[in-house]
Amino acid sequence: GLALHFSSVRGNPLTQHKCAKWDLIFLLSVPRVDKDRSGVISDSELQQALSNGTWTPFNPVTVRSIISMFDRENKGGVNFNEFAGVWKYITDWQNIFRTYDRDNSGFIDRNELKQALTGFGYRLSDQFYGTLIEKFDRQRKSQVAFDDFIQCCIVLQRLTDVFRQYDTDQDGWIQVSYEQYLSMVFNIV
Ligand SMILES: [Ca+2]
Ligand SMILES: [Ca+2]
Repeated sequence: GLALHFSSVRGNPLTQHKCAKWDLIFLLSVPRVDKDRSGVISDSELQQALSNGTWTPFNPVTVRSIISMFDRENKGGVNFNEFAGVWKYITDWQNIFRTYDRDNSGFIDRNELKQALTGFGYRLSDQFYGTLIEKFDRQRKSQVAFDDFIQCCIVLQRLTDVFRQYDTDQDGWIQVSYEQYLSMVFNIV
């Protein structure tokens, strides 16, 4: 599977009922993801639970981005309540990825990326889609896997949010001083 794999859960007859199937799989999966039973799911525990559809490990930068989104107390991981949010977030991305991976290749190519980001409301040039693929294609296939697709969207969203704070008249242009520029970058890095 693309995102979370729970092979030992799959054979359980309870999970074959349609209602609340995902909720049940979620509850059953928590102890399996929290390998050291600390009550907190760490970056490496989440990374091991995730698959990008290839044999390479899930992008650790994407894992960190996702954990930090839901880790309220800055404890370097998520508790079980927060993990419910992580779970839904990843499942939503999985559905988006499958929707835009039109040829079912398990990768988002340049054209599919354009369709996806245009669907999200971005207006970018063809040339820039080339730049995006080049930046986020960790596997050097001229297309992006599931983890890198999420990462691409997260980064683009962050950069766009910061830009918009300065682009008060929303004309797509900003004029910033050196220190404003540094502040912008500090918001992201
Ligand atoms: Ca743990
Ligand atoms: Ca594809």
